[in-house]
Amino acid sequence: MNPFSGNKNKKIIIIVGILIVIAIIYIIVKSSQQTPINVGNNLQNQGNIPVDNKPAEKPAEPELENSALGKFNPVAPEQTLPMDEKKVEEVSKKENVFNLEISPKGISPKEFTVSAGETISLILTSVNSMHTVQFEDSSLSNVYLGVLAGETRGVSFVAPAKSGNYVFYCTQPGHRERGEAGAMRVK
Ligand SMILES: [Cu+2]
Repeated sequence: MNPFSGNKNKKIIIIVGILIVIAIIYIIVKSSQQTPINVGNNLQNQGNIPVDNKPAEKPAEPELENSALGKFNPVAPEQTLPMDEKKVEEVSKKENVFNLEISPKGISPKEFTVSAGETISLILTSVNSMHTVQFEDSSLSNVYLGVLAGETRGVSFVAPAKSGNYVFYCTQPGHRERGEAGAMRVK
């Protein structure tokens, strides 16, 4: 066998191989360029294809109600930012506002009375350190007040429709046990 003819065959095979690779690359590049156009045509021609990037539905705006502390969302009440003395004095004059003071001695006043279904505002002032007040009843689980030392904050919410005593207390460890609890009477 002539070694030169063997080399020649090898060369031909290599050249053909290179041409095939170039052809494959050309086909791949060509088809990838056409892909966006094809997708566009598909979307136009077949309206029933689900499109992922349609604008998300806007969540419904919460229905806000008025209170002594301003507008609030009855479904998800939020406590106010810390209030200064002037603001506290101003809102305290309004109806259905209840001022509570909290200290290691307890919550003062221990009881207050509200009308069923009425919008009320609680204002909580911490005398000493951090306190977090919540109601025991699950119907008021979204009502929360958290105050740091010397801070005053308020929260507005709709009083339960069912009459009874609604216990509230400080959720900080050991605070309820030392007397930081009270009751909201709903009439
Ligand atoms: Cu406390």
